[in-house]
Amino acid sequence: MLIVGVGLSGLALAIRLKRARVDDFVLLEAGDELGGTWRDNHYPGLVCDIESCLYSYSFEPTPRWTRRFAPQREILEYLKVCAEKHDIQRHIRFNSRVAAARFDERTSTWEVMTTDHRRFRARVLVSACGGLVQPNTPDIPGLERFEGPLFHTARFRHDVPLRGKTVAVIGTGASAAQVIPAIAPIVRKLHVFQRTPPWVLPKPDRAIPSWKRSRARVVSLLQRAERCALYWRKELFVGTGFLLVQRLLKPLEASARKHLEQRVPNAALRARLTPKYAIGCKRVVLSNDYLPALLRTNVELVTDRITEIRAGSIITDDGSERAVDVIIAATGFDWTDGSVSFDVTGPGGRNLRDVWRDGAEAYLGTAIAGFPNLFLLLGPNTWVGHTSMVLMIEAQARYIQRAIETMRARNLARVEVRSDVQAAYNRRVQGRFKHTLWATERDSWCRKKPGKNTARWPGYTFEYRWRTRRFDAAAYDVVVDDAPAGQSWWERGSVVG
Ligand code: NA7
Repeated sequence: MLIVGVGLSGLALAIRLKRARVDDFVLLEAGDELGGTWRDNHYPGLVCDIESCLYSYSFEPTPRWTRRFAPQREILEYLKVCAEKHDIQRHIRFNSRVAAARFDERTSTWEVMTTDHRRFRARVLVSACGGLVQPNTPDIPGLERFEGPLFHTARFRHDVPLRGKTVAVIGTGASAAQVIPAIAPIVRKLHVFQRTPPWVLPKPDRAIPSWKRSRARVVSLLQRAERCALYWRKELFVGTGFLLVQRLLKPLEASARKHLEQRVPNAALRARLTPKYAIGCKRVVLSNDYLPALLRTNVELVTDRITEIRAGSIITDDGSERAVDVIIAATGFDWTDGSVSFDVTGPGGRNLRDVWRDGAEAYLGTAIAGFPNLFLLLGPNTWVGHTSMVLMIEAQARYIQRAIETMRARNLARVEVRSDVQAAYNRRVQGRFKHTLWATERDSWCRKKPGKNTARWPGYTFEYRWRTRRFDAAAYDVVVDDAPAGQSWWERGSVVG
């Protein structure tokens, strides 16, 4: 079995398999370290915006968190410790970027090629590439003509000195809101280019005292209790607000407006910082220091549109030119549809890119009709904004593990979700968006596919977890292996080279 990607999702599946005593799998990782998004993103100020007790594996609470919202280096360290503890490292082939996968109908196996032309073969292939991987390069005329350092938050250049420089940050999303307060005190001048203001809520963050952290058993119990309370609060109030009763989001909007009023006394500036869309369509920013940073005398909020970038300056549509030494693009990601970042060719030469031309679609966000023995983590319609993605990841990992157990137990060489099952499932999923917040407001995760939301799960996470609690073999066309006695499909299919 091959798993592509060792970020939070690939690692969750690997650990799940280990715990189920499945040992013959290989993880192909493009980088030279595990961690995915938490490895690639390391800009100053990066902190998780979900509470650590919920943004961690349910089976692996840890006393190591120093704050309620953990900083990036603690999350990355946590993932490494989990990999170590469950003996995952030896399964990982680093520096192995997958270019393509092709299904071999003769052997019912996937042949996987890396960009440096190595080949692997496996019975089951899992894509765990993640969705927020490819930095979005802003399409601003003249960007390539800028002569100073220009980099994205997801590729932060710590070697570029910012102290005493004039810096531009483009974008005011979740990343910008963290990097701006972190660099504002050291730069000479900071121009913040905002296209759409985010809703900003106060962050209920606090340090976890060391006496609490030193009592691992107590921590574990406290974390589980806090996790449970937070889980249900987010599901019932924020989840219901997004999904069914948008009125429930009004208190959140009111709290964000109050936060803005308290932090920004200047009414004109406040007006430019007030969003004109319902809370929840874009990632809500949780921050106590973003708005105060914008009030600093060396920080300027620019709301005029950027029209051009020149060798050493940025031009806006009011005709102003601002000289800058460094540009930081905090412009988010080019969403990877379905979290599959390599070329996939199924039986009959069918290419996944063609199949998904009108938007990614899968069954339970995990299996795709026409592509046997292929599973996805963070696939289409599995993303949630009201709570931790780890909950969805764990549910998917459990489903895939159970699929593999079923394949083993029933000696199945091939499992392929039925196209009628997938179509009916997706009709239901897309139909449910009618009742959600995203039916009337534009969902920032789905800008590219008007009329179809391929990212969000339009339900509660407990519903998704319930739906994926077992592998429903009846939804699949299966082929029993005809291998000679004594030679299991697993052994024949898992030749990894
Ligand atoms: P986001 O939340 O997608 O934010 C990107 C920001 O960049 C947002 O303010 C965009 O404005 C802005 N942007 C994007 N392209 C441009 C151009 N061409 N010109 C000006 N401004 C632009 O990404 P983050 O990295 O902050 O957060 C990523 C996710 O990670 C976040 O949602 C969490 O789920 C975790 P726009 O709103 O499009 O007008």
